[in-house]
Amino acid sequence: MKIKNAKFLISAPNIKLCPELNLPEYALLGRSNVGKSTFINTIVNNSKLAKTSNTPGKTRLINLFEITSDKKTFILADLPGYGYAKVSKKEQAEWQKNLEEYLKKRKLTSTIQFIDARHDIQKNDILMQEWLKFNSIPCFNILTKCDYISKNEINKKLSVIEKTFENRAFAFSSKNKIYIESILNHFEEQI
Ligand SMILES: Nc1nc2c(ncn2[C@@H]2O[C@H](COP(=O)(O)OP(=O)(O)O)[C@@H](O)[C@H]2O)c(=O)[nH]1
Ligand SMILES: [Mg+2]
Repeated sequence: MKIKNAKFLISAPNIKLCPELNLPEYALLGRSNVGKSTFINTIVNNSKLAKTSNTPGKTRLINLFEITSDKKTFILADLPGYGYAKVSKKEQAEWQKNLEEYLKKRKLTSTIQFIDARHDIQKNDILMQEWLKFNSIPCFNILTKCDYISKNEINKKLSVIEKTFENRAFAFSSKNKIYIESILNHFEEQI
């Protein structure tokens, strides 16, 4: 699969304000700063499409992007990261509710849970994964920032993720385009 075009569609605070698109849709999940927005920009080869940041964002919005490849058009939904402590309990609870509603009601092709290669799997990654399994929501994993670790460590981490979560897991680095192809192939297999 080759990406031909990518455009930003809309930012919405909850599912009620997301348009019905009738296209295959993937939701990007993971802790703040794991590299979700950078992943979108890397696969579409446009560093400005999704906002990236060194400081985790405070806006709790669902950002929808329409991606057109030579095979198919699909949607990537960039979701606010979980595990961002610097917002109030009330805001966290509100977003948690919006996120769960979105994941349950939106007919997703799959979710993609991002894990930072520099860290071990975190408690909130596990909780999210258990919640997805409980609700029968499909998921695969992407190990981001693989440029920070060796090939050997990458393979070890991937097999730990695959065993722990019983999901497919793929390596990724925004600095090295070699990883993109197998991820795009996986998209293609699903839609
Ligand atoms: N070295 C490296 N840095 C990355 C990679 N992916 C993301 N980053 C950096 O990590 C930070 C957070 O990325 P961002 O995409 O905004 O994370 P998000 O909060 O999950 O959307 C930014 O400074 C990115 O440049 C990667 O694969 N390699
Ligand atoms: Mg982001």
